[in-house]
Amino acid sequence: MPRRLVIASNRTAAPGEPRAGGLAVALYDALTERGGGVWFGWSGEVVERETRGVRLFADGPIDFALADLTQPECDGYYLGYSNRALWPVFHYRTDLAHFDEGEFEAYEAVNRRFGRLLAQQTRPDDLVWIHDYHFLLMGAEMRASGWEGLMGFFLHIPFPAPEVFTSLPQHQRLARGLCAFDLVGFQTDRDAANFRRYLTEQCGGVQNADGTISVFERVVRAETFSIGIDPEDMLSLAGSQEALAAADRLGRIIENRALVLGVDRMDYSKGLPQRMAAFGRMLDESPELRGTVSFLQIAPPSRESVDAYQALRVELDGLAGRINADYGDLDWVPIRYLARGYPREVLAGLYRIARVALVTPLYDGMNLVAKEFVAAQDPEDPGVLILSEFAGAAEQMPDALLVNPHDIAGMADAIERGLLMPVEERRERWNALIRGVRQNDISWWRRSFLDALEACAQ
Ligand code: GDG
Repeated sequence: MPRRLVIASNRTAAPGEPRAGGLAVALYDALTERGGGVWFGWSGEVVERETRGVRLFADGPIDFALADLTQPECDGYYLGYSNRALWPVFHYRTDLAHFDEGEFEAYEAVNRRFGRLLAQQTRPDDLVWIHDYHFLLMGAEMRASGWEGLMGFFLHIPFPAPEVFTSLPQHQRLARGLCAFDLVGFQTDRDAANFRRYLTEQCGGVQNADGTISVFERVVRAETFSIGIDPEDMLSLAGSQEALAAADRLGRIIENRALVLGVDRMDYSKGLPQRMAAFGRMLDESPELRGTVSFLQIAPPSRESVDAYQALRVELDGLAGRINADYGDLDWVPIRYLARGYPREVLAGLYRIARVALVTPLYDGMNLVAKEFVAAQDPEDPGVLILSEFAGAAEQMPDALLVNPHDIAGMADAIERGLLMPVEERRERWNALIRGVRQNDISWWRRSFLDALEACAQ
């Protein structure tokens, strides 16, 4: 009998939630593939007064356990410490980080309350798998409530270099919290190495012969498990009616112009202003390409009540308007910038017809869009992936055109090179890329993580 799987993540794919992002799809599949389990998380509800306990209900084989947040908890734990301290620091944006003791206290308190709630739902032989930066302290809180079973954690975003991590006033508290887990998984070797270096250099950790680290009176294993996608699913979405209709709808407007595509949550880690600037620079330097190309950027807004996100919105609105005003013509709009989300089928249809995809984050844990784009291509006439060297995906995708997202001139050259790349080279690069996307797919990710977690019991 396999152990029951218990997953915790800030948001879940409970009925009614948009199971849109890669994370929700991956965790949903992990649970259904194991024949079911428990999925714990925030309900998305903000309530007046703290509600005791969790809301339990089953959806097929999954037992959801959802907890509400009060407004002060949501402000302090979610919008505050998670998204105004941890997110920027982990993405190397200490300039945008906001360190507020009260917000940390709210973060700690929610991790404690949620940890206790989750502990109540678990049985001794369960496998507990907690996700992402919202819940760094939840493992420690579970242990504090007496839970001794197997417990793993996966960080979806980068783990920064120790010199940057230590800018968080509570860095040691957070690291100690992570060491309550038996296994801590990272997206890339770079992240795992940063974490190990922090533990050995700053916390007196000792690296053992079997790769584990002894620290804070515990033994923890830190390893790389790069997240993937389901490439077959993406390919079939790209052939769906909705995908074809979307491709046709856009195709009628841009006619035979080459499509350059970007799809990103509107987040300052994604490098959107630099990307627009690079596109503008390419138009400036290569007048012969004007009128032959259309750049579509899909950017659904996120975390809109955080000020850094509001500033980004204003900046992007200005840049897109400026480039269109400077280079557009009576019959040509250089940038179609759409601040809204689209169904996955539509994205798949757009990936399929794009000649070039721009995936140029300043920093990114992995970046699933890079993998989705590759999976959706026509093998005979594949598009070109331009990928930031600072996306976790770059470690696995050396056959993309790798760029430094801060180097506007370099990116402009790469866009031009992508647009002009002969089909033979496009096929060669794509064949190498799709091999990796298929090999390290989403089932490989969850299987390798859960096998490694179970091995911690031996
Ligand atoms: C975090 C880490 C890591 C985007 N726009 C729409 C839409 N999307 C989907 C994409 C993709 C997902 O959202 C975004 O995933 P990313 O990996 O690109 O980025 P984050 O949201 O920042 O995710 C990241 C990931 O966790 C997983 O570990 O790779 O590094 O930051 O699947 O397709 N989906 C729909 N409409 C949109 O308009 N339906």
